[in-house]
Amino acid sequence: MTISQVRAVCPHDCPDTCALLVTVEDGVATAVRGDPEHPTTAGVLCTKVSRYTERTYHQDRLLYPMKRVGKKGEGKFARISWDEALDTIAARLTSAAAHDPQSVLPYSYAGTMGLVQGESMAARFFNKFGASLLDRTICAAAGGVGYKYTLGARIGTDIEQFQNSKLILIWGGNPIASNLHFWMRAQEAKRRGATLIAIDPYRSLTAEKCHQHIALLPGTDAALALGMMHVLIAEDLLDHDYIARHTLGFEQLKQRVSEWTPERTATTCGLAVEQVLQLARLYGESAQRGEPVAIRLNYGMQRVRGGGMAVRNIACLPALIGAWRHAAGGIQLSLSDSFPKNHAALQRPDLLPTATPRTINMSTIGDDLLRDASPEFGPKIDTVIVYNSNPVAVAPESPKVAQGFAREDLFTVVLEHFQTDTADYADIVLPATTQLEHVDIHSTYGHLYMMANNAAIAPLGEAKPNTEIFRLLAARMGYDEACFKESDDQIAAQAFDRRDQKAVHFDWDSLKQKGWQKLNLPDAPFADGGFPTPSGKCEFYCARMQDDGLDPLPTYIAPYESVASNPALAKQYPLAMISPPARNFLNSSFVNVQSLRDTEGEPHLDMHPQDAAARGISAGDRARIYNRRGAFSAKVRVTDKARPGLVVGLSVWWKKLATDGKNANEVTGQRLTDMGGGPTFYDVLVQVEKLN
Ligand SMILES: Nc1nc2c(c(=O)[nH]1)N[C@H]1C(S)=C(S)[C@@H](COP(=O)(O)OP(=O)(O)OC[C@H]3O[C@@H](n4cnc5c(=O)[nH]c(N)nc54)[C@H](O)[C@@H]3O)O[C@H]1N2
Ligand SMILES: Nc1nc2c(c(=O)[nH]1)N[C@H]1C(S)=C(S)[C@@H](COP(=O)(O)OP(=O)(O)OC[C@H]3O[C@@H](n4cnc5c(=O)[nH]c(N)nc54)[C@H](O)[C@@H]3O)O[C@H]1N2
Ligand code: SF4
Ligand SMILES: [Mo]
Repeated sequence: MTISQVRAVCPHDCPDTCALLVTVEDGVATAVRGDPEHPTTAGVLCTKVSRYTERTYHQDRLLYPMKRVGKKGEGKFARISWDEALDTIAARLTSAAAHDPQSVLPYSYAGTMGLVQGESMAARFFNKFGASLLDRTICAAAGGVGYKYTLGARIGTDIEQFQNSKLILIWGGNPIASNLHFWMRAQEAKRRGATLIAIDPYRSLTAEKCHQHIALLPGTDAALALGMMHVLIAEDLLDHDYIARHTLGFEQLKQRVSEWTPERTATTCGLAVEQVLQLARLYGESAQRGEPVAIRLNYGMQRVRGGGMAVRNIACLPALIGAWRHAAGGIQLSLSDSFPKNHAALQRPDLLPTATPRTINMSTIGDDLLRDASPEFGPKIDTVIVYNSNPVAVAPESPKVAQGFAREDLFTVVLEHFQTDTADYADIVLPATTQLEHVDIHSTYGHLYMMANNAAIAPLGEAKPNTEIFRLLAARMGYDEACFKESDDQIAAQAFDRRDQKAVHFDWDSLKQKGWQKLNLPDAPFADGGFPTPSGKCEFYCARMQDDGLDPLPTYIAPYESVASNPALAKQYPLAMISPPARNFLNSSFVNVQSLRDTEGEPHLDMHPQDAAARGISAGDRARIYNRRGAFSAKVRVTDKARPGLVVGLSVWWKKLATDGKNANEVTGQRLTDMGGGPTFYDVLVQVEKLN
């Protein structure tokens, strides 16, 4: 028997991007472990990926190309050859090109975060074809834009510093579930005497284990940050030297936040005045004592109308108190701009037609699939090619998404590992390889290591990497540019711009051998200012926001749907609903892995005892959750983890594996965030009734 250890990378959309060691025995992957030497992985994987072989060798893996033989959505398919599959797709694309290539839409997100199996060959292909462009907004768009207005780029505090912080605000995130290796650092900080505070409407697994939990109303984080700034300025808990040298617009900020008294803040956020005062004082006074103070900002608060502004406001806080002076101070939302990714080489935008194709926002796929041709919209979407995503389960307002994908005149191709809710609507399903079966290179958004993924095993069945599928399609379409013949290793070798010697100091071959390599960056990114904004400063006043039609100063934008902002709607649908990630799933990935689904049980709805009693609902009852957009059902857990007026349905379930064939996205809406065109998954009012 030959046994080997292969260095790999967890490909999932998770900030931790763990270094994996895959044990291969006679060509079969038998175990996946966390690399003990990788500083952030530290030999630990989450429960999902420690069972990775269960997913890879799952009996339901798609192993052959298939064509649909039943109705759309029914899930009846018959095996076909690769030649038949590719010829059928190429014929469809050729006729679409003759009519209008923009009638073809690629739809992809972060099923794999790999730079090769994500947007490399696929992007080249669609650029050359002239397909509609896809704005990939579904996760991080609002917060990313808001953060960049204030700080210039998605750069921040290194995860490896957090154990030295004395105060950590875990703001809109549940790291025990979704950022485990950050939580390990926060635990270490706690052992060293740090205070941990969770800011979250829900008492999540993480909030439960923090010293304090501030349970504000969903979508009111921007107001809390304004109120904190008010107190910091009123009580002079400031770093005047840092403000003078490294910030822009302090006087205007001071005037603006003067309106945000602790009383107004408390009312807006549904908190006690004392909570606002105490939080701001703790934050400011720790810094005054010279202690490192850090914020782990996450995406929970940005899935609402004012999500971009919330992130923009919170990003102002560290500069006010001079927290950036310490390597263990500051803020981390995403570190992704730390990596000098070479998009031009990977994606080849130079192949685009001279008239840039229209852009479709992935968060409004429901409406857009149902739209007719018009001068404003352009051609009707006639062909969708889905890879690395499961829109029928994850996109907002699922009833419309499903209706769109059910269109008889729509031709849908899905590249997948499994027969997902989306694959059920495909005309052709193509089997894709998993991370154990292909090569890739990764940047991350939660740490600062470049990561190499070696193929551990041969592709299962007739599965092919995404890259190979687009290479074969390019050949069928007669594309003869050299970039369509590059191997995955050749693509990986171009992923980072090695002219950026400051950051990148390795080559692909050595990275593949070693598995990972830290970027060469300073420990404290903004200790001496140097923000990558136009002014070089942290912009309390941001002229770019004004240019973009936004308030140039921090402000509060209320949710579309809340009791305070929309009382008429709240009469019918009085409960706010959020649907954050379940610990044992990763978005909709892993829902079909039996052991993980068994741990989650079935779709639940957490509801406060008062709200349950008012509806005659007891623990364990099934309930119907509904609004104008749709309805789904779940088993109720009566718990004060949800604050009164809030219900929580951990997500994202495969619809077909839920009791009623539906999930939380039946009731979420397609209205977009203030910035970045992001979705508003957590900006939802519903009513709940007991099901008999
Ligand atoms: N196990 C697991 N891990 C994951 C994922 C997964 O599905 N499962 N998904 C991955 C992906 S794609 C992403 S984007 C990240 C997401 O990572 P995070 O954004 O950290 O997501 P969560 O961990 O669910 O944390 C969101 C928290 O925000 C809270 N929240 C909701 N609304 C608000 C609000 O208005 N204000 C505040 N302050 N808090 C609010 C929720 O109650 C929840 O506890 O996680 C990644 N990691
Ligand atoms: N209600 C609600 N909805 C949400 C969220 C929420 O919190 N609440 N979270 C949102 C967020 S943050 C995100 S990021 C999105 C995520 O949405 P998606 O990016 O669509 O994530 P997944 O649901 O995990 O689907 C990824 C799919 O890609 C497939 N895949 C993985 N690797 C490969 C590969 O190499 N090749 C191919 N062809 N396929 C592959 C997987 O099998 C999986 O089915 O969902 C969003 N939807
Ligand atoms: S999902 Fe996240 S925590 Fe789990 S192995 Fe992957 S990167 Fe690590
Ligand atoms: Mo996400």
